[in-house]
Amino acid sequence: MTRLSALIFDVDGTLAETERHGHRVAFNDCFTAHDLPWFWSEGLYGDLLKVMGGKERLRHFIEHYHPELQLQVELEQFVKQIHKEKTQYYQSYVQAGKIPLRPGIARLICAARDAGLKLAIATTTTLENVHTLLEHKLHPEAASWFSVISAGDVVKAKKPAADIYLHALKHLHVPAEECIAFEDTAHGLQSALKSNLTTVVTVNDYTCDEDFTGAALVLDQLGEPDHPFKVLAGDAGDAHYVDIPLLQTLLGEHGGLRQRKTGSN
Ligand code: XBP
Repeated sequence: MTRLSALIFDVDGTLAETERHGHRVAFNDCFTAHDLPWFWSEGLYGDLLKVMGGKERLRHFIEHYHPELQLQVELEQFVKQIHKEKTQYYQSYVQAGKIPLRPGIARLICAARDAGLKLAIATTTTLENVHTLLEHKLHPEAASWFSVISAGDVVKAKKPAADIYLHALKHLHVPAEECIAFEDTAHGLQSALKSNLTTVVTVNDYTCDEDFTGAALVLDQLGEPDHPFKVLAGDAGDAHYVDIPLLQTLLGEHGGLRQRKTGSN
């Protein structure tokens, strides 16, 4: 059986529910500070989430909802400046403790370290956001627990392209067959699957109706011993929360499936 060697985590929506109460609010605060009469409601933000990346999302919003602005400002520069300030707002919320980790995340990361597994991050978000979240919500030294943090603009094509996972795999020095990825969106899942990764999805309110075909397991959350997960798709056997033995089993089953599909041994 293929051995499990590393776990690769997405950030936004997977480590923590950062979108609704973090990035969205930070953008709105920034708009107010700039006297822009814009407000991203939770509903509108759900639509905007189809565009991955904060800068790309803001550019998309201006082009589709306020195209007149493109005549008044130099768009690239404007987007860059607003996004820079939004990142500061976002980090202040994380530092103020407003964005908790999702259930099971801290436990699973600590269990993986105890088991000698490698850890990595593959995310669209800005690198500083990842550091702030890990250091404030997991452990002051948590960033150093990860062999590689692949984030934001380090690759040209963002999810659903495979690039960010391929970047993480390259720097992990572990074959994809020995890794499990954790995602919360269909775009993220596609990115991981294109990189040949067995993937566990934990949905959230924004993503629960998306298509997760190809995921090894789809859950409402990773679960804790006293707070079991709900299985939405896939087979978790007798498990009630995600732990290393369950991940090893999934890797065995999915690695086998993948090999049969590709005809390799
Ligand atoms: C989610 C995203 C991110 C955040 C905002 O990516 O699309 O862009 O919404 O972060 P992932 P930035 O699920 O891969 O973490 O504003 O820093 O881009």
